[in-house]
Amino acid sequence: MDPDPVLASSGSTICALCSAGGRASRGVIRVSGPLSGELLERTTCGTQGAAQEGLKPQSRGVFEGQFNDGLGTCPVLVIWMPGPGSYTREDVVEFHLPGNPHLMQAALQRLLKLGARSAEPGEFTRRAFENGALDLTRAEGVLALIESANEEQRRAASALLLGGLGRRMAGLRECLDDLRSLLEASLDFDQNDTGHVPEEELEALFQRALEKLHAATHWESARDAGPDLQRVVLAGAPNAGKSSLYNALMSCAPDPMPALVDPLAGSTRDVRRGELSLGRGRVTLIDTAGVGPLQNPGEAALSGTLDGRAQERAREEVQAADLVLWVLDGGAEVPAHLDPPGLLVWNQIDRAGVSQEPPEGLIRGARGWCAVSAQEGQGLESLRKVVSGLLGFAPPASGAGPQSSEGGSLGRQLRARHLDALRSARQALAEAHQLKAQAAPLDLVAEALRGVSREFDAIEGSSTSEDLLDRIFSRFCLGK
Ligand SMILES: Nc1nc2c(ncn2[C@@H]2O[C@H](COP(=O)(O)OP(=O)(O)O)[C@@H](O)[C@H]2O)c(=O)[nH]1
Ligand SMILES: [Mg+2]
Repeated sequence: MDPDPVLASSGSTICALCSAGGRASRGVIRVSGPLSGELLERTTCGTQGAAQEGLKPQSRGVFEGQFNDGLGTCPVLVIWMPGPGSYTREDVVEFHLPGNPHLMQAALQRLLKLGARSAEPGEFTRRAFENGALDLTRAEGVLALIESANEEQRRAASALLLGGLGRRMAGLRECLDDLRSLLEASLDFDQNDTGHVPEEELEALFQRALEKLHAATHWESARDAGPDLQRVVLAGAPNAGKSSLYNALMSCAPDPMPALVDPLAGSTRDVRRGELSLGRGRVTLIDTAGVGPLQNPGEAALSGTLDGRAQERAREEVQAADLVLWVLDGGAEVPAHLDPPGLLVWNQIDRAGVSQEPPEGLIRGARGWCAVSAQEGQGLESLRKVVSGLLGFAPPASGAGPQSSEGGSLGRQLRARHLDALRSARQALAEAHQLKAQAAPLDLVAEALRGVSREFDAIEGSSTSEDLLDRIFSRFCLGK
């Protein structure tokens, strides 16, 4: 891959909150793109004496100052990482501010006003990928790390990030390059004058490449690629009707112990999961505790309480979801936006006075919407269809026999794709080896080796379809 850093940045400067929402000791806003330096200078001033001028670092480093959001100032710690020595290879600045949600919003608004735009989920990592700072196998490692739900998964993700298949591919490339350059050099000799072709050296290189390819395939097939099925998570404010929806959707596969439903907020404390069939696919459906606005936002030490722990768990499930269904009570106050973007499920439309459609502003930030009544069953069929569509399941063929199920988790799909490419690479390499053994013209052997390179490109992402890249990077959360 030969990246073009200028092309990939497409000129825009992006910004996003990259710390968790809510109150914390610190909140972090990340900015990447050509305007980073200017935005830094225009939003800050130094702390020293009369230094009212904006921060303008001469080199990479950490700087203290004041951040001005247009209304007032607050202390800021700035990390300045000029390109190409940054994560995205563009100029990057991070603002570490006091972790107050209102303050973070004001700071973001200020940056948007000055010319930045909001980053899409995963856009920082996508830029890193497009600018050649990391290949796709490592981008997958970052994703797996963010999504890891326990220590075992975290280790597997680190292995993927710190090399994994990527490191093995680099070794393979090197071996293949040696093989090809030796072949090209040999091409210059007379074909019949075999004395000049370094037969033994070529044979040794072929053997080494085959062994390395075998080892890479073995590593990839043995690694933990995450859960078996895609995860669909029901999330939203307490009492929106998540558990009712869980029961309604699962009702085809009678659950001996349906989720508890109660008018009292906070009735779901644990995460419930069950297997749900959708068209030709199967998913794990997950019901969580409400993660809407806190009952008591002033309660600082919420994280220690039972509610706090339940919400923490719910957030983890949302982060690791393949698709989030944001369940909203159509009759209650709605949030300003949905993060991460998911399917908007407008519930309780059976109730008198409840609008049949969610507000326009919310729809814009969602991946689609459905109006339903979990209690009365309205709209559930169309909800199932929309979810199937978003997860890429084909509709069931009419009169189909036993259903073959589709749609393992993204991690598993990517592994299957890698194994496919490794298998084809092995075939192409074996073919080249055989041609060589049959004393075929060396340019035919070289051509067969190019087929091996093409498979490697597919694994590292330089020939990966936009669609798949979109799917991978949209799984990253905002700010990553
Ligand atoms: N009328 C009506 N009530 C609903 C609907 N969905 C849920 N509820 C009621 O809302 C309350 C909270 O529901 P629950 O499923 O426990 O919400 P959760 O906290 O989001 O899991 C319960 O009293 C439900 O019976 C609906 O579609 N229509
Ligand atoms: Mg519940």
